[in-house]
Amino acid sequence: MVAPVTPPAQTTSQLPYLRDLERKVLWLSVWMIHHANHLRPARDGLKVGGHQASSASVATLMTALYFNVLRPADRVAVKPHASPVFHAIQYLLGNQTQDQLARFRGLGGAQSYPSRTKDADDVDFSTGSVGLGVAMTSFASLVQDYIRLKELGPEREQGRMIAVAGDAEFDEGNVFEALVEGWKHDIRNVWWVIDYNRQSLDAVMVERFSDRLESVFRNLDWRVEVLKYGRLLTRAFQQPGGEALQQWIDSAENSRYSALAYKGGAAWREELIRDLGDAHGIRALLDEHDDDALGRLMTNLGGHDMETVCDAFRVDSDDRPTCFIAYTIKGYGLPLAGHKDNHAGILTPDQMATFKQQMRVGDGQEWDRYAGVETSAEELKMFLDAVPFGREAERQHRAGRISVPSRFDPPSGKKLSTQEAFGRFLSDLARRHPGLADRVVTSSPDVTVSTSLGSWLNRRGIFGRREQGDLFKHERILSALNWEVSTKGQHIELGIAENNLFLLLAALGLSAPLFGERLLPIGTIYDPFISRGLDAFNYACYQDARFIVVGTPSGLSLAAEGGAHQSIYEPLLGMAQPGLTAFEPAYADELCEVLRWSFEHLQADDGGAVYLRLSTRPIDQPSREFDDALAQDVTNGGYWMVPPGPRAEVALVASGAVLPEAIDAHRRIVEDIPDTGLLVVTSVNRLYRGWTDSHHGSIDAPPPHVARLFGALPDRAGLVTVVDGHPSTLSWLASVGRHRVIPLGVDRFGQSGDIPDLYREYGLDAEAIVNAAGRLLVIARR
Ligand SMILES: Cc1ncc(C[n+]2csc(CCOP(=O)(O)OP(=O)(O)O)c2C)c(N)n1
Ligand SMILES: [Mg+2]
Repeated sequence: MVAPVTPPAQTTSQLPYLRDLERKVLWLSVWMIHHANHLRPARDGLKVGGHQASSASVATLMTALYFNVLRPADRVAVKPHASPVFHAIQYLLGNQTQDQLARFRGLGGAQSYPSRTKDADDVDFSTGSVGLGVAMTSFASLVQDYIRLKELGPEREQGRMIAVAGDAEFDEGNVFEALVEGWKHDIRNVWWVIDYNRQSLDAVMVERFSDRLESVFRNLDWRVEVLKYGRLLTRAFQQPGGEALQQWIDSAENSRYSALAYKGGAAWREELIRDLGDAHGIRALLDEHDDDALGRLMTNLGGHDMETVCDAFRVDSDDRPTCFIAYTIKGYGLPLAGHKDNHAGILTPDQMATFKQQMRVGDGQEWDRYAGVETSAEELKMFLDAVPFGREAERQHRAGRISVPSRFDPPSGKKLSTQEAFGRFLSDLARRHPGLADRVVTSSPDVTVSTSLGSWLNRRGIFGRREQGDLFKHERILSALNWEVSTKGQHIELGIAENNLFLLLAALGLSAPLFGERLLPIGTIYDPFISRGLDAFNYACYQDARFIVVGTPSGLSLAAEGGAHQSIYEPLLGMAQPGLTAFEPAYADELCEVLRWSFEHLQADDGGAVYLRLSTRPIDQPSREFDDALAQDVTNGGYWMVPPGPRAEVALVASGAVLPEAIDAHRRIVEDIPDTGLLVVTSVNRLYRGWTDSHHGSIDAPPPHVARLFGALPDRAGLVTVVDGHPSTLSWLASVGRHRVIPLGVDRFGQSGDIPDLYREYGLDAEAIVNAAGRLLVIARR
């Protein structure tokens, strides 16, 4: 049994320090933004952008988390605009430099939005695109459990996966998709702390959203803790007139409450006298408070009250997913508080001077960790040194390498599709390379069977926290699939939501740095539905997660499925997405080599994620020796199947499932035009990267692979490129050696049909290729 999470220490004696730290966190966050906007030499593009109001909203919540509640094993996704709060906290803990803070939002400085890859202060999950960081925590908890239940490594303390979320993040559908999926998988150790400030970017929110949220969470078996009022208000409610006051607050419109928070004490008084002046006890309650005190009382919401927050976080130390809805005011403690336009608001220099006085920070002490504290610098330092989260502990793990064989035997068969070859590859892997296969984990959003994972699944089983037999098998009903679920399983079956696939791949793909154990994740998805999860895909790559995603079937070649299932621009995505290498192999032997390369690439320090675009179209397999030179060409992006000769006037360039048409066309062309070449492109993305990288290196460096390939082609020759995807994917190749080009491909929606009909209709058949070559000749000879 793994050690349970230790409950946080008693907070009462810590309160003075936590209050000091809350002020320091607020001060430093606001100061670093002010510094970026007003004090660094004015530079194009550095100004604008708020962060101040969003940061102030969570200063208390995050202070309580980091200085009281968190343990090193815990992981946090911080809402994008609380980046300054995160950096300030790390600065106070000694994990961030003044120089980085002073260069907040500048090149090389602390990032606008917390970034795993670019920030130097130990960001757990990048955020920026709202909603994704929140959902990421659910999948990270699933991965933590996956590793623990399989006992993949030494016993480790289980961390809580925590999101500090903005309330507007719950307008993003992906959050709810993750909630439902999380419920299905019975996730544990997840906390979502919602900064319920009832403001988004543009405006104040609809009324009573928190009630809706609460019922959603409760329905999905989460524990919900609502932090509505702070201690001051709770005490006031117990006094004469308190009940009326509470009713008034509960029924106040969000925008009215926000406007009053902005206007301050006198405005609260006027409004309360007007609405409640006759209620017993109200006058006395108001008389007890001067304007400042009344302002403090009325904005003493749960999320700004350190005691309330710490008490709430001290929930039962079980592992049930828990949501905290913390009422807050956006811009709390700043002159921006509550104003509906405050998202991009920034304190003016005058306001800053007043704020600085309030924080008791003297000139020149702006970056001082202890200036203005109410305890003493020595005591606070001692407190900081003892903060559990700051304890010496490895937080960014380095996992060992999983060894990969130097070559895989391709599956046999004269006619195979890349999708079928992929399924058989995995099945062989499970049988012949158990050590490597043990670290592979597959996942698919309800297209496991139709993307050929069935045979792998039969060998390796489905993962789930709770054992579940296959009733069909038990009842002896014939089925090709064994649907048994256990902690031993290595396939994580997801519902259809494609966002979830990419977020799960992101979490699995970070298992090494996050949880110390390397996994080799493979996700399968219908190629066109990559678009559905595209932002999450980008997010996964942005965090440098290491995974393989297989898009299949793809293009027009899925034929009868028609235009609604046809992918067009995905090869361009593969080419343009940073952090990703894309391949579109045509043959089984190429695919096996690409997968071998991918397993290495996933583990390399300078590696990344991999996207394979595969097809369901069975094509004749070449009978050839797959030697080292060919292997290298395949992973470098392409090879001449038929090298061009010195008399070549044309070369065909083809990628993926359309190879048979290119071969057929080549056979016909070469009868009239001798020396015509046929180039197979396995990765346009690798060719492109090699080419663009070569523009930055030494001019005498060896030419990139693509230049070597086209070096074999006479200058006057033209290219016909062909791909079952957007024609611009390959057309740029003509610029490498300044050749004329006619690019064939698909740039219209497809329709149902068989492959010969569709290829003819969309100009991908041998006829179209021959015609294009003929046209090039006419143009060249003119
Ligand atoms: C996917 C996405 N859409 C739009 C934005 C632009 N944006 C940044 S913050 C924000 C509103 C955030 O409101 P909330 O989450 O409540 O945080 P708060 O600022 O109130 O703390 C928006 C729309 C974004 N970052 N990501
Ligand atoms: Mg908000």
